[in-house]
Amino acid sequence: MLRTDIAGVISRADYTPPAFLIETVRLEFDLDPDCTTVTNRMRLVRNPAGNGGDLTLHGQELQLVSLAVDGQAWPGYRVGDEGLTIVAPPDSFELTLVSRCNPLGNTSLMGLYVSGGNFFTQCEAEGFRKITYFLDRPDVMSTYTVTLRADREAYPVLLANGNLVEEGGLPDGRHYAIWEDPFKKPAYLFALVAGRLVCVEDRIVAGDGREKLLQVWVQPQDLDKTRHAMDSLIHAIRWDETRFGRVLDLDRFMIVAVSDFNMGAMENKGLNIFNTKYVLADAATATDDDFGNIEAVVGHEYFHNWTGNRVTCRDWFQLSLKEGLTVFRDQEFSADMMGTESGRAVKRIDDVRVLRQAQFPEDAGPMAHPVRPESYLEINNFYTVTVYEKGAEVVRMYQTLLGREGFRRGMDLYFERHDGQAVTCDDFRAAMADANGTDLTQFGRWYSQAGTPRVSVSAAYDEPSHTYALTLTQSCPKVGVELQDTTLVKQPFHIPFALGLIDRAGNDIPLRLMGEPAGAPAPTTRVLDLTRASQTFMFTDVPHMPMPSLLRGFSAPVIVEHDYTIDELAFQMAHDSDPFNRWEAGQRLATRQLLALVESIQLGQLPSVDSFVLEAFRLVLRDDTLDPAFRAQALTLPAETYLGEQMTETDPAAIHAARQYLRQRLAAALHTEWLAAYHNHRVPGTYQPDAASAGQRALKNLALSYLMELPDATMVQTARTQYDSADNMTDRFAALAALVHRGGAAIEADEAHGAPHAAQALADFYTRFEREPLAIDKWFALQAMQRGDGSHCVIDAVRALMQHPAFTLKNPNRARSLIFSFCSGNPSQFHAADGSGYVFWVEQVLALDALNPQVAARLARSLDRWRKYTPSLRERMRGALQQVSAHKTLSKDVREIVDKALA
Ligand code: B3K
Ligand code: ZN
Repeated sequence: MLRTDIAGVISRADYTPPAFLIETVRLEFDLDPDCTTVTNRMRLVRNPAGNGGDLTLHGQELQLVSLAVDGQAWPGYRVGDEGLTIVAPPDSFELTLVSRCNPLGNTSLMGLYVSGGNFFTQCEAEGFRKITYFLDRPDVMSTYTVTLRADREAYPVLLANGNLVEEGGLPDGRHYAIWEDPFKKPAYLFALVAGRLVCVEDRIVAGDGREKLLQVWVQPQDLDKTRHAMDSLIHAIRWDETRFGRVLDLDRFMIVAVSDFNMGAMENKGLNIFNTKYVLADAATATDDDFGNIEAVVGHEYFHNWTGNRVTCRDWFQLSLKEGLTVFRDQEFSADMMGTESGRAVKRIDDVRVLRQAQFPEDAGPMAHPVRPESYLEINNFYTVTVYEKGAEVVRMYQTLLGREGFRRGMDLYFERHDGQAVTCDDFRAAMADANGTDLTQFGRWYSQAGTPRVSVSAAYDEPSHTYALTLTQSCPKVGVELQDTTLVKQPFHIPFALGLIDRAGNDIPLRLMGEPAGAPAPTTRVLDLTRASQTFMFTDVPHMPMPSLLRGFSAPVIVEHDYTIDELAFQMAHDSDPFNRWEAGQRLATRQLLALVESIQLGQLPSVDSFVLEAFRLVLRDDTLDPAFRAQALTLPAETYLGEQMTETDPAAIHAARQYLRQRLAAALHTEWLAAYHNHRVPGTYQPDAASAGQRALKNLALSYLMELPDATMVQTARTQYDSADNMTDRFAALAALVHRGGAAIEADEAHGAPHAAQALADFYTRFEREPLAIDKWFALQAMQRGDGSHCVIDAVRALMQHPAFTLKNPNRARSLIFSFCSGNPSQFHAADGSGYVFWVEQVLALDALNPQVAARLARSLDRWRKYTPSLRERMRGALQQVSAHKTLSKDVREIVDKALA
């Protein structure tokens, strides 16, 4: 069994229903930055499903002013650091609590805080307890009425969840607003905003025939950057109506942007609060990626209205119930918005890149946990790529297994059964199974077992009988917390394995399994149900030895092991009808080449590049029938962190050198083609962020980045001209990045040209965008991720930038742009042999922890994979982790991360 007795550890197995339910809440806020008073009147009833006992409410950093039960003083209570216990309360009563908190002093950005002089809240997961005493758990759902009172001049706008029912003036220049949310909700969905804000408005008639008011609230100077967010919201509303039959249930839906925010955005009922990064966009300050991310995040938060808010989680172990499902929904939304099949594939490739670069390492490291974790010390540490992105893959597998219509039937049943409830991942799986009359018991292991399964594939062709036998064997050793569980024996997963067979001419072969009648339709892609440890599938009528196209569309979050030859991969890259696998073949080819280069570099040998690889890439670059966005994906080499994961011992310096070497070789060998791509993919007319134009820019700017690898100094001028003349941030920033990366690189030939250009352009960029914090974040991030060489250490640049007047640790976006970009986005510099990166990491984790534990804990994770590195780096990393762990006053957040890493 797992140890659940460690101090402070919360275990899934220990769930008990709450002793009381809170039916209604009336909150009154007297907003004041240093001392806000909250009056909370709650109707409580004993929970028939509870186990009796006293009433213990959560509460943190609160000052209790008064307490009354049914309007009378109640002497039987205790207040502690974590909450308030009412001893022997009645079975049904009204509790009135008055308490105070300090929003201005709140640097954790959880609960009620001040940003840019305005008030904001963040309650998920457990921030409401910093606002008032409450049963701050998702299975307690209540109806809220909220009164806000504040100075009218300083806080002209007063917003909360639901509908505005009353507003008016008060003596002493104050005013008030009363908001009612008609839907029951858990406390984590509560929100208020107060301050000097303006909004763009739209009205739409929703699928229920009612008019809805939509608003995007921002600071006055940002009003002209809200159109894209509003359009994205309207698209999201329409998409959820069409694809899932889900209609916006409120008369009013608001999005508010705030620049101090711990994460991307938050789905508070009817009052979504967003990091400015995922709201504000115009051609001058946002890139194509920013526009895409805004659409995705606006969609994601909106989709939570049904998957998360109407149906919520019983406890935080079920987080993926809402997050995995909602990420899946936003991925599908973005894919549909791409408008073409090829666009969908590009989106899928992007999503899989993230999964492999971030989730696979998590699933192999000390924080590895199942999609539904078994225990945690701090729940904020479990908003992970496993819960989100792997969770989305798990939901996608239901759709792959049940088909789009079957999946929709399952979703409909899920809402029919559970609307207004707080439920579990098992309830979701049961709805999927019951709506389709199928058994998904084994599928449940995706929720309980951690780790990335490996599927090894072997094949045999029998010429006389024209049969092809494909054997799939799965394995998934214990990882992370599973290693401590001596009784655990891992069981095979239910893996939907999509595949095709390609003939010599590059065409798909119709797929017929042994025993199937000859007349039955034979599709060219089939999803095999791999449920046992090893299974053989026999295909008949296969005219000759085919080339297998495995795991088409990445139908399951697994690692496929198969001995492809180099020419097989080149063939697949040129011919596979599945665009995902065409891309995948190129990535495999590049990975194999890069790992060979790493080995040569480590052995001090002369590196050499296989001409096959160069020719395969040339074919893709020249193929004008392929979508430019797809070509850009296919010609982007695997990331350094991904390559590190493919090695027994990660050697960041050698990986960086190998990747750079291959980039230079590709640049030189395909020089003519890159130049043509650069010149032929300029987009005429005014900037539009649509998928087709963005794809052209992606290919053009990729070409620029390759061309800048060559010692041809004229390219420096080309980049500088693009930087100066660009009418949009995508092109301007790509040119700046090309200059900066060249400036930092050891290209002797034009050191004299590249470096000054980079410095001038960086200075120009700063002055141009001084008043645009999101652009300045890009400026910091680019410098943190610049290349280094022997004489040029990026850590020095980063330390210098920390002294820049525009730098502050208190703003999470700014901290991420400089510190995280360096520690996670510049592996070869962060892992410098002298350990200077780790010294910096220790300092920053500790400094951040004193301000904002959630952000600090994220940074702490950049040493997760320490055991995988070369021995000297490994020892230095262990030392750094021990140094942090030795601090007595660490937050639970950071404590959990470093102690798990060292365990
Ligand atoms: N549900 C929020 C995440 C809250 C994170 C708290 N540490 C945003 C989202 O996933 O939509
Ligand atoms: Zn979410």
